[in-house]
Amino acid sequence: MLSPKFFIDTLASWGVEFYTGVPDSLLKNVCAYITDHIEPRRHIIAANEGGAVALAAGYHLATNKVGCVYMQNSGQGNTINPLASLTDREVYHIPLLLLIGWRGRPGVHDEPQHVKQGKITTGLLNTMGINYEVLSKEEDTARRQIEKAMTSIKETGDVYALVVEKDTFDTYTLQHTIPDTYPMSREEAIQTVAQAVEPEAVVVSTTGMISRELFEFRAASGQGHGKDFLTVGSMGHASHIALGIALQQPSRRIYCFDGDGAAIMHMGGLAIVGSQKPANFIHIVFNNGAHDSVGGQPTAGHLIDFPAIALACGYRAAFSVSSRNELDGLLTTLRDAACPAMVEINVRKGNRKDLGRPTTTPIENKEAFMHFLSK
Ligand SMILES: Cc1ncc(C[n+]2csc(CCOP(=O)(O)OP(=O)(O)O)c2C)c(N)n1
Repeated sequence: MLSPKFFIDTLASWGVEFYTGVPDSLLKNVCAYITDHIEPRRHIIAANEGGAVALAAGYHLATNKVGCVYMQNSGQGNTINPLASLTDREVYHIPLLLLIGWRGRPGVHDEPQHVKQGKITTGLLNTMGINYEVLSKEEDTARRQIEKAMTSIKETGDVYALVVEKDTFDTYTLQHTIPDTYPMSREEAIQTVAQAVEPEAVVVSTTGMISRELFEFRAASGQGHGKDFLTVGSMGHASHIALGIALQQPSRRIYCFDGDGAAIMHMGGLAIVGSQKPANFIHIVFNNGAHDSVGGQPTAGHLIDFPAIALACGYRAAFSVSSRNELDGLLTTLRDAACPAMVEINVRKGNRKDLGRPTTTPIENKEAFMHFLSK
């Protein structure tokens, strides 16, 4: 395995000093090392992967240097537009190094949302005309691959990608801490809200542990899974799935259980929810200020004001709570609240170690959910 220090030091020897991206579980150790060792001005955790490509392009315009953009392959789709219409040699021809975590690599068992993306990861790079190497887990080979990548970038001015398999990097534990000022865990907040939603209401939950914790709560309390649409992939789009349902079923309340990282990833969605004004839409953001599901790297979640943003976008009500008492009180108020409503619940980072994953397939989830909605 490669030590994150070796990898970042080797890139530094080739002049790579700027990092931006969205964290990934396979890149968890190297992302944590970057968060701890690269000064904040030279490491920006972006809203989404396309934004990261654009940030690194701006960095190049200002410095004539090459930045590194890291991502999970789930985020490749978000990069296609800026890679094809900004950095490509047929447009502005801006060099970048991409570091892509390869979830769902064919032959390696992974969750259903990663299978398709895993199959098309290298094909997408080929289609885009981006040269790549699958990063070796062995230092000497990895050093030569980095040399090849950086030489190619310097000679051609083109984007180059290093694709990273599972277990490529040694463990590195994130030292950066997010102050644990909030008494509630995300799981307690999820259970409290899920318990309180009206019997005919449905929940659209976001990618990562929020959906996993909701699934386990429903299983443990024998409630069945038909009322929940678990958005296991498609990070950042849960609120628009919920909006699409809310507009067609106005007499039913639709809850979106969002994460701060996911809400920020496609924050433009708030403007559309606010302008459509669905009177049955409640948008809950479980804000732990972190990309908790993939290693706990910080988001801008605790630096921005979600309720104010929602109100400015046209939501009719917005609330922020940080304790169980406040949440219990709010859930009563919410019964008659004007909608669309935003509820920010500030929670602390972290999860139960034995947290499982949904045992139903996405198709089973969809069919049970549509059956419930058809009633
Ligand atoms: C487009 C895309 N980029 C990155 C990921 C990897 N990923 C999965 S969950 C997650 C973090 C989600 O953070 P947040 O919404 O704040 O929820 P939390 O995990 O903190 O509860 C990330 C980055 C992904 N699934 N899809």
